[in-house]
This record gives sequence, structure tokens and C-alpha cells, in this order.
Amino acid sequence: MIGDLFARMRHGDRNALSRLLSHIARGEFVDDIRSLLIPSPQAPSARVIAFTGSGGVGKSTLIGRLIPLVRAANRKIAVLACDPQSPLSGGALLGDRFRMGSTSDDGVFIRSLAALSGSSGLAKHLDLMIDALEAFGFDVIFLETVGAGQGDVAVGHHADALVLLLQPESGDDVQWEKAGVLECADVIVIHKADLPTADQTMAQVRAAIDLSPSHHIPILRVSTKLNQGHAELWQALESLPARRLRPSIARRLFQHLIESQECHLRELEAEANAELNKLLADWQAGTLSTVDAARRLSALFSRSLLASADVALRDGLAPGSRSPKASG
Ligand SMILES: Nc1nc2c(ncn2[C@@H]2O[C@H](COP(=O)(O)OP(=O)(O)OP(=O)(O)O)[C@@H](O)[C@H]2O)c(=O)[nH]1
Ligand SMILES: [Mg+2]
Repeated sequence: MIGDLFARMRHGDRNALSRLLSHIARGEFVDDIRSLLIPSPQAPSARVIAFTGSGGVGKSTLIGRLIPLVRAANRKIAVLACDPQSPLSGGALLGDRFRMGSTSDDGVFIRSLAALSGSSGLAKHLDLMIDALEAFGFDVIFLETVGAGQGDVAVGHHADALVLLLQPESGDDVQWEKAGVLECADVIVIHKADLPTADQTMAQVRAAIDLSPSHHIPILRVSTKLNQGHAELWQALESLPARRLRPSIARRLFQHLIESQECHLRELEAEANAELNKLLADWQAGTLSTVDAARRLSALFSRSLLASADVALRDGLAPGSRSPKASG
């Protein structure tokens, strides 16, 4: 049943994508979905950008204004708005705002997560939602999140880039600085730059950043009210270097490796160790899926581990020590 839904989603059925996201948000069929969604090096990868900042700093309005720029660059965009604090605004509001200024567009998908999932367990499955959106074919994924400090840094771990929004006169810059978030940001936006004290805020943030090791972070002034600064922001985001592998993906591959290690420990038989190069070559060429590659890799590791442990025990050496027999 999840397999069907997944297949429909892969064929561009937005309804199926929506239902899949709902299952993920509710923590249903998560293992099945995870095994269907294991990323592969051949799959086109989306650029994931997280927007964070205090409630009311203007994340939704800003994202709403960036969407047309992303579309003008011929990219398909999905937005996941995570706002556990205020489930009634967040993504729903963003969706309304965007729809106000635009007709329905197949290249845009907006999903409020708060309305689905409440506050718990969201971060846990965010990776999976991102993978689903990526598998559907979105080129750009925006995450909107609200919170203070640590939580936002954590959201940054799901993304290729973290954009921190600050607004004049909120004192937020001090709060973010304390939490170490200023330094985790890839781009800092002084939003609502139309407000009179924007220059002052800009100077304070610049002073804080200049003293830190991350003094190269771009700081941009944006006013959504005056429609200023969005093109520069999008350009800054586009020119950020792509991360080759999101940490979340690496973690999941690793987790998968460990899980399949357990399954395959008992299936070991003596086979040629030259398999390793062949296996990696097949995986890179796309003729071997990531799931199968991980399974076979773990089987190989298990075998050599057992062989060396066996030799070590017989020779009275600690496991892992090299002996002529173990290397054979
Ligand atoms: N002066 C000014 N106000 C703005 C600007 N952009 C947004 N606002 C206002 O700021 C308020 C909050 O905007 P949202 O986009 O809902 O802010 P948010 O950060 O998404 O809020 P939450 O999702 O609740 O955390 C709204 O009343 C906007 O009209 C701007 O550039 N200048
Ligand atoms: Mg919002």
C-alpha cells in the first residue's frame, strides 16, 4: 500500500506526495518509507535552505516573495513550514499569502507541518520529508522554522544553508549571538529594513560578526514591505557552495549500514575480497542501489571483522590486531 503510494508519488502525483508526507508527519510506515527513499548518488539533489528567526520577523512573507524568483530561475520549489508554536499561522498563512498573489502553479508546493504533527517528533522525520520532496523532483526546498537558539541550529543540520532573519529593535541580535546562531548562519538578513532603526541593527550585527571567525557571512538588508533586497538574497543563496552530502543523509546511510550489518552477520560465507572495488564501481555507476550496496558492504565488513577476530582469539591477540593470517 505504501509501495503504491510511493510509486504514484514518483510519477508526479501531488496527492500521493501529500498523503506520504502526512504519513511521515504522523510517524506511520516510517521504516517502509525510509527504505524506499534511501538517497542515491545518481538522484538529482535539491537545494535545502532553512529560514529561521523569531516569531513575526517576517519569514513567511519573505519566503512568499522569494518563490516567484525561484520560479523565474526555472526551479520547482517546495516549502515546509515548521511552526510548532503557532499551529494556526505558519505554513497555512504562508500558503494563503502566496496564493493571494499567484495562480496555482505545479512548480510550487507549500506544506504546513505544525498543523499536522504538533510539536513532537517533527525534527525526527524532517529528513524523510525532505527526501520525499526531493524524490518528487523539487529543485529547491525551503524550511521555515521559529524558535530560539539550539533548535534552529538543529534545523540547519537538515539544510544546505541556514538563513537567519533579524529585525530592527527586537534585541534579537544579542539573543542569537548568545545562542551561537549568528555563526551558524550562512546568510543573515536584516529584515523589515524599512523600519527606522535598521541601520543601527545592521551595525550591531556587523560588529558582532566581524569579531567572530565567521566574518565572511553575508549580511543583507531586505524589506518585503518596500519590495527591496529579495533578488540580492536569492543570488546570495544561489551562489553558496553546495554541500555534497547533507549530514542527515550521511547519518541515515550510516544507520542503514549498521542495521544491515546485523541482518547479514549470519549469512557470511567465504567469498573473494576483491568484491569491494566492484561493489563501489557498480554503486557509482548506478547499477547497484544504495540499499543493496550498503547490505553487501556490511557483509564484507562483517566477514573481515570476524576473520580477524577469529585469528586474534586463536593467537591470543586483541581483536583488530594485524596478523599474517588475518590479512589473507
Ligand atoms: N515593516 C515591515 N513589516 C513586515 C515586513 N515583512 C513582513 N512584515 C510584517 O511582519 C508580520 C509578520 O510576518 P510573517 O511573515 O507572518 O512573520 P513570520 O516570521 O513568518 O511569523 P511566524 O511564522 O509566526 O513566526 C506581518 O504583519 C507582516 O506584514 C517588512 O519588510 N517590513
Ligand atoms: Mg511564518
